[in-house]
Amino acid sequence: GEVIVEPLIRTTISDDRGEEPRYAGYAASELCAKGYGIEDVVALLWGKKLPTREESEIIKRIIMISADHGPAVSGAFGTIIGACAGIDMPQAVSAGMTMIGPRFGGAVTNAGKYFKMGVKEYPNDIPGFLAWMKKNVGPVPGIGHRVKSLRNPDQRVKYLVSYVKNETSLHTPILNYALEVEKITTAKKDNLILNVDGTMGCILMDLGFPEHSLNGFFVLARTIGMIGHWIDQNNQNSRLIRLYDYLINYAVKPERPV
Ligand code: Q5B
Repeated sequence: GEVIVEPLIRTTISDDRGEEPRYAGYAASELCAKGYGIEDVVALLWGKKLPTREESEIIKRIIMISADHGPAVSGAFGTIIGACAGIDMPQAVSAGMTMIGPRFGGAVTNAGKYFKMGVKEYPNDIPGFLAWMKKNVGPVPGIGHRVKSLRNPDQRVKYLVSYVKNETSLHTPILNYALEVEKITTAKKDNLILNVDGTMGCILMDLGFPEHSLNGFFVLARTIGMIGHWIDQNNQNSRLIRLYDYLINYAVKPERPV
């Protein structure tokens, strides 16, 4: 007799059963032929919407500007240690990827989420928003940087904010709110700036991306950089890294007999 099988999974983003893959209904080759770019594919697969030209240009810049931030940051450093230990690319890159979290690179989603909440719940009360965050969340995601500050501004942030505000017609209530928050936090301490995660999170939220997709933009962009660091170390035949003693504070008890 006829066997009825329940589908095991449900998908809503892509279909490869025709002659070629379709992303949210659009044929990949047609997107290429019509001049769309990787940023449009990202928007289709993550948000199921074909962005306008203006929106695509913003997404492209977000990816470009966050692709790498040198060897010193947690993600690149993790990848470099892996590369120097002779680990293959996927594993070394995932070592770096593992670093993406609430302090480094993984604050994009929560920045978008909480600044959006601020716009809704504390529209004219930023001190109230900050008090709520301190009580319920901790450090405000998207605020603060280890080396960037008012005296050493993050040009990536300056560029993105200026581009979106001056060269596009995007309505930016969430970014505007975060910039008001920054005025208060930097008055306390000058490194409590709106950082690159926060800026990305606000703009992507203003663009209408699903909240839980936002960290994906840092993951995607920084994968480009991490792969670069792995290739670079391999090109140089870099040696195994072992920290010198002077880089470690051995705060252990002195030798003692058992
Ligand atoms: N305080 C980023 O902290 C960092 C505060 C705050 C209120 C805050 C910190 C933080 C939120 C998470 C976030 C993304 C850990 C950063 C990125 C990509 C990157 C990286 C790169 C790239 C830095 C000292 C004092 C304490 C804290 C207070 C700090 N942050 N208060 N809201 N958000 N931010 N992460 O300097 O009174 O002394 O106890 O967690 O958005 O990852 O380039 O490096 O492209 O690769 O280590 O840009 O801001 O300072 O944590 O010792 O705090 O400031 O409460 O106050 P620091 P901490 P107190 S972008």
